[in-house]
Amino acid sequence: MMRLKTRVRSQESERRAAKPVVAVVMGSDSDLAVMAEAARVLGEFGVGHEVLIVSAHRTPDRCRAFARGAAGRGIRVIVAGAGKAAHLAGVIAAHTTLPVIGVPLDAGMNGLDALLSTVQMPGGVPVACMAVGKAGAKNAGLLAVEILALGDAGLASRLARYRGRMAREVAAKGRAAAGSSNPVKN
Ligand code: RP5
Repeated sequence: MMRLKTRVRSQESERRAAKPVVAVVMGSDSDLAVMAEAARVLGEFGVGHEVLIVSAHRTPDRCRAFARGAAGRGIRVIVAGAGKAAHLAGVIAAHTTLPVIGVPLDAGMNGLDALLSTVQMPGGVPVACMAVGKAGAKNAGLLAVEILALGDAGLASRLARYRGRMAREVAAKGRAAAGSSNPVKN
């Protein structure tokens, strides 16, 4: 029987070697600290992904080429984070029919500018807009996993276990916060 450490190591190398099926793109390297959360979630679920810096404004040709070529390279979901006048997710969505998940980032105005730029897509070209910032990046990773799990029973059961773990952790925190006087039975 494969020993635990060896098994964990081999799972890790499988993850690293996994062919990217999700692209995590962002407008600037200044977005990386927040968008790394999406990549972290994908890694946790063993989903192969790539991370790229592509700007709708500063590198428009590269942005178009990326969006047009993504499906052909095997990418199935695109996560796009940007701040300010955040057109990245929308411009990518205009060039592909892959699902595009937008993450508005706070690069000023508390991210309200990016939120409106990402969410207000005209009918016909959808972008699934997440919350502003780190929670949005985390949920973008999870939504990408959920989309892929529609055709992957193993991924679907990992998602179910994730939800169960989260509920148990929240319940444990609730018990710790309330001490023994907590009247709610979890
Ligand atoms: C956007 O402008 C980027 O997504 C970033 O959030 C914001 C600021 O970019 P930098 O000036 O920090 O490169 O395009």
